[in-house]
This record gives sequence, structure tokens and C-alpha cells, in this order.
Amino acid sequence: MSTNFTQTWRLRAGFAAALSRMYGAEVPAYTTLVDVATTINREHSGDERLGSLNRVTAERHGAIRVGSVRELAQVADLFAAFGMYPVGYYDLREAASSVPVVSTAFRPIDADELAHNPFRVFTSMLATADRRFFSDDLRSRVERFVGERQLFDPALIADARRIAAAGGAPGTEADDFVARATAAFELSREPIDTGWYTELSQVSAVAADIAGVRSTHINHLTPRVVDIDELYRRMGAKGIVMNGTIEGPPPCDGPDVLLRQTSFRALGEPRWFRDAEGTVTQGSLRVRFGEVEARGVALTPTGRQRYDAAMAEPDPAATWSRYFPTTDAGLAASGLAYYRGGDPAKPVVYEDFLPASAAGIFRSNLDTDGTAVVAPDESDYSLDWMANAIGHHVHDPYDLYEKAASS
Ligand code: OOG
Ligand code: NI
Repeated sequence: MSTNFTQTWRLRAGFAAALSRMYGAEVPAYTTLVDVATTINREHSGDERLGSLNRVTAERHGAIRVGSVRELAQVADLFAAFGMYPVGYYDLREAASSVPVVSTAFRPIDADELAHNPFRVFTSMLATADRRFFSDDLRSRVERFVGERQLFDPALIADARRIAAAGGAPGTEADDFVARATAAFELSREPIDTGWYTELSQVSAVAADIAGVRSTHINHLTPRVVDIDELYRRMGAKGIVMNGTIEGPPPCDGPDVLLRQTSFRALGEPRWFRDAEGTVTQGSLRVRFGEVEARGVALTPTGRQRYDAAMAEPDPAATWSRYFPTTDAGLAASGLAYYRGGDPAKPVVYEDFLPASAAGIFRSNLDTDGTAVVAPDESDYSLDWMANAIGHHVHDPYDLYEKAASS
């Protein structure tokens, strides 16, 4: 392959780095978070069973939100150029803290691609067909508004399709493509229609963030840290107050499993608003936030059932050891977690998300809960529905872990 051809993983690494620079300039507390995470990761270098120091330090997940299947399909086309494919289906309407979205995560799926750069983006679509949140009237107005906007330049999506098919970009095009893709997720300065935004906020702050504006943006960008409890303490010492909880498994003596996450409220950001008379004034919105994650070993379907049962206990930390062995050897022997070749020294890292945690992260960053009414859910959202609607296969995470474990 000639040197002036940029491979998919380099495009992905460039995209993650460019988004990180953009987000750092937009949300200064993000930079503090990355610095603290990097320091802690360096202090733990040597134990790299769950990913090399380089991988973990460069590792980010982003979150974006879109308003329709058309927009979700465009995101799928765009991310395919970076070797990021939809994995898993998350219905956040079902969680205890219900949010009117259905989601997937775009990420690399092969072990070597993950090792090169594991950038992933949790992507949520507003569930306008769910009558518990949207009346027929509001639904049709939201769909019209979203149908008339253009999140992505059609030329960008056309280039993405071509680059995905070619497995990379000619070197002369690569930087420009990454820059245009990054810019599509920048916070817009265009004035927001105050009346429309307020009406949607009454249904849900998430609905307003998604369908109250004519663009999308990175909602957060999350670094990975090896010791999240330590990070929580150090951020507090710097005066950045994290939300009260760490989502996911409790701290325990045994191996880290799945995913632990915590977030902090971002400050209000200046945004422009246009009122009914057409007057534009500056206001502020608190929509974006900071988040950090720690990843452990992926659980098998049996392990996942065990996890759900452990988390249903009144105090999961106190009873955790009744559910999970405290060693990798124990986890491997009981078939609860994935290890390459069954070797307890080689854990397969959990690369996905957790629906209850994701809903908790959404909710912990909202000022208001919004209002859902009691109505039958006649929408037919599902993994198959999503795959069909966006014209891309949505991978089953367990298939990918099985493959990783047997390689
Ligand atoms: C996504 C919230 C979920 C995670 O890491 O689980 C999430 C959003 O706020 O758009 O980011
Ligand atoms: Ni997140």
C-alpha cells in the first residue's frame, strides 16, 4: 500500500483526536478531566492486561443525539468511513430513569482495529413514535422540523461512502475529510427559536436538545481511566463536583467487570435565542457534561444475568461477592466472563455500554425530568427495526466477544 493512502484506523485516530481538541476548546473542564485520568493511568502503567497504556490514554467515547432514522443512517454512513459500525441496541425508554431515545454504539469490531484505536460514539435517536412522550400533533411538528434540517453536507456523506468502500482515503484527502467530519459536531452559534425549544423542554430536555436546534453536537467526550474511584477523589479535590454516583458495578476486590462511569455537570454554555418578535439575545444552556469511564472484562450472557441480579440487590456492593468470584481464574472457570483462549491472564475488554447506566448518565445531567403520559407504546423500535431502517447490520456484542475469545 502506498504511503499516500490513509488507512481507516488512522482516519479514526485522527477523528478522535480532532474531536478531543475541539471539545477541549469548548468545555475547559474536559481538559482537567483528561489530565487527571492520564496521570492516574501513568501511575498504573505496568498492569496493561485490559489494554496498553497507549490505547487507554488515547481512548475516548463520544455521545451524539439525532432526530430521525434518516439522520441515524447518515451517521452510520459517516462513521463507516472511520471503521465504526453499529453494535448493540439500547432502549433507554425501558430503564428505571426513562429517556425518550433508542440508541446504538458505533465502534470498531475487530481486535486489531480496537487495539489501534477503540474510538466509539454512543448515538441516540429521538423516539418520536412513542406516544408516551409525543402526542400526534407534537410528533408531526418534530418530524417536520427534523426533516427540513441538514445535519451533514451531502458531499461529506458521499465522500464517507467512497472512503468506506475503499478502506481508507488518499493521503491528500484525509486531513480535509477528518476536519469536515469533526466540524459537523461543533456547537452551533445559530440562534435557537425560544418558543419551540421551551415547548420541547416540557416534554423532555433531551427532546429539546435534539429537535429544538438545527444541528447536532458532541454531547460529551469521555476519557478512560484505570482507577475511577481514585479519579473521583482527585476531581473532588480540584473542586469539580462529580455527580453523586458511579454507574455500573460497585467497587469490589475482584477483577473489574463491564463498565463503570461517572459524570459531572458542565457549566452553562452561552447560546443565542430568538424570541417570537425576532429579537436575538444571548442566554445559556446546560446540556453538555463531563464523563469518565473505567472498563473491565466482558461478561458472557450468563455473567450478564448474574450482573443484573447482583445489581437488583438493595446494596450491591455489600452482596457482590455472593454473585461474582474474586479472581479472573474463578470468573473464567465459571463461564461468567470472556478470556482469550480461556486464559485468565487474557481478559477480553468490555467495549460496549450498559442501558441502565446510560439512562442514569442522561438523567443525572438534566435539570428537569420532563413528562411522560400513561399510554400504550405502539412504536415498534427494536434492533431489527433499527438495522432495517438505517440499512446497516447492527452487530450483536456477544458475537463479537465470542469471536475475540476464540481468537
Ligand atoms: C448519552 C448518555 C449515555 C454513556 O456513556 O452511557 C452515555 C447522552 O447523554 O447522549 O453517554
Ligand atoms: Ni457517555
